[in-house]
Amino acid sequence: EDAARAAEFQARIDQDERIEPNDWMPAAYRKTLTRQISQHAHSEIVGMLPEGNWITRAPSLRRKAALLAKVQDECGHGLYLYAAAETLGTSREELVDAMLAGKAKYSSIFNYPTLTWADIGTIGWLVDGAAIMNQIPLCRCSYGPYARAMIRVCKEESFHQRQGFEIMVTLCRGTAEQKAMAQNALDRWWWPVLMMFGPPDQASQHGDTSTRWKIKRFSNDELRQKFVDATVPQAQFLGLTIPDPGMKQNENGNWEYSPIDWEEFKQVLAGNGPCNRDRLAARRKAHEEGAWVREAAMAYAEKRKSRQLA
Ligand code: FAQ
Repeated sequence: EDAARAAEFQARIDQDERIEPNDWMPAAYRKTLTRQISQHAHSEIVGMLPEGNWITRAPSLRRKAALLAKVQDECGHGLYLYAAAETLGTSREELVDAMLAGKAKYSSIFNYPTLTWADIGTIGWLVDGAAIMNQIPLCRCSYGPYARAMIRVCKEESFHQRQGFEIMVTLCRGTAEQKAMAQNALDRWWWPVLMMFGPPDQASQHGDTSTRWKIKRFSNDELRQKFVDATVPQAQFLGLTIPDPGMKQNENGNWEYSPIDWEEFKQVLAGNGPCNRDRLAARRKAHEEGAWVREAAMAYAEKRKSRQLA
């Protein structure tokens, strides 16, 4: 009977129907979506930390207001995504606990430090640029709540990307020292950003099933290539050099990049990146310090419930 249901489910996917929370779905579909959406949510929340580091040191009031708004947007994205993951039957508490226990992944990119103000520009330009490349196709993902959350997230991400690129333009038109700071940030972030798209296709364990289920519309390598092709002219416009001297454009117009250091990616995923320990420690501290808010909210909900009963 399950085989018949699975075939019916696949037929719905093939016809581009949206799957909604109360619909029947294979256990593996539920599991892989819970995994991906919760990792995505954790990335948004942990992703607030590298930039949060610069809010108090933004170079002007205007820059500070924009950065504050961006970091708040990321918090909002995390919350929509936890809500989307909860529709699959796992509570937000369980999801968050798995992250705090170091059992759930979040994007590798947020384990790198933000050393200068140019890193804030580079994160917006490249990290948000990569996030958009990956998330636009997710607006057409087969699971309704995830796809709908992505529409708003992508609109906000595109503002974040422009915010970052504008910082880069300003630095690159500034003093020699500012330009050097921008180049240095690009040198440090380029390779980790390429790793954001995930392992190469032949090593992507979930790639084939997620493609069949239309969770993924493009493979990791396809999105990575689209990103590189879109970014090269932007770097040229800025007058910055991508730290890959072997890079060349082939006859199809695609920029071929040098091999990626997948050992570094493996180490970051294993918890040994430059900031993994700091990031988890910061999240655990914030969670503990927020305990009173959760308790107060629960007590208030109880009080309202008992009033309604009375
Ligand atoms: N970091 O079989 P695949 C943002 C894991 S954007 C860590 O290819 P899949 C916005 C993967 O989970 C960043 N782990 O997996 C922002 C799997 O491990 P598992 C978040 C990674 O799912 C900007 C294993 O490797 N965006 O936050 C990474 O088919 C600025 C094998 O990989 C999303 O999460 C990685 N980079 O494809 C916020 C987008 N790559 O679970 C603040 C949604 C792979 O078996 C500031 N996610 N792994 O233990 C996706 O599109 C997919 O999950 C991929 C991976 C493409 C990331």
